Amino acid sequence: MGSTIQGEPGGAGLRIAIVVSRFNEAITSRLLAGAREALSQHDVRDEDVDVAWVPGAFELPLAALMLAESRRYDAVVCLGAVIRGETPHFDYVAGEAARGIGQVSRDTGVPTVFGVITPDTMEQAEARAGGKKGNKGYDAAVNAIEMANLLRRLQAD
Ligand code: INI
Repeated sequence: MGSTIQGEPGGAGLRIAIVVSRFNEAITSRLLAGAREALSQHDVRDEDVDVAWVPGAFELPLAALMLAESRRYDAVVCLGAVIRGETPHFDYVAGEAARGIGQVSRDTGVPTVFGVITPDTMEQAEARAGGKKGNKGYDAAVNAIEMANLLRRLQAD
């Protein structure tokens, strides 16, 4: 039988960058708090977590690219909130953020995760930022740890 390869959930020794969008800050600050909580619970040290703020979700990929290219981090977590009902150019902003973040990940080889919520309403956004639907910032940080550890394993083999 072949081997099963997966990233372990422990974050000890990992260096993580978080890029967070100021647009809809009431929501994104909660996503950031969730991401920090997840990193701390998984043994990533506070001093190994750097946070960069950008104006909006559209700007996440460029800042993420700079951070990933610096080679100082094992993973980059991108956090934002694009609310459909509040923007006529939802598809452009959300689409470009998603496409750009995926591109950073693949172009640099540094796991760059998509912690951008794209709900229809502010109420749905609140539910995903520490409400009934959990905290998507927390989930994104856990995913970043798993991917960082998976890549370490894949590169070691
Ligand atoms: N940016 C967001 O992060 N969320 C939004 O909901 C949003 N809306 O509604 O437009 C938004 N727009 C700003 C955009 O991300 C850029 O900052 C701006 O277009 C300048 O490039």
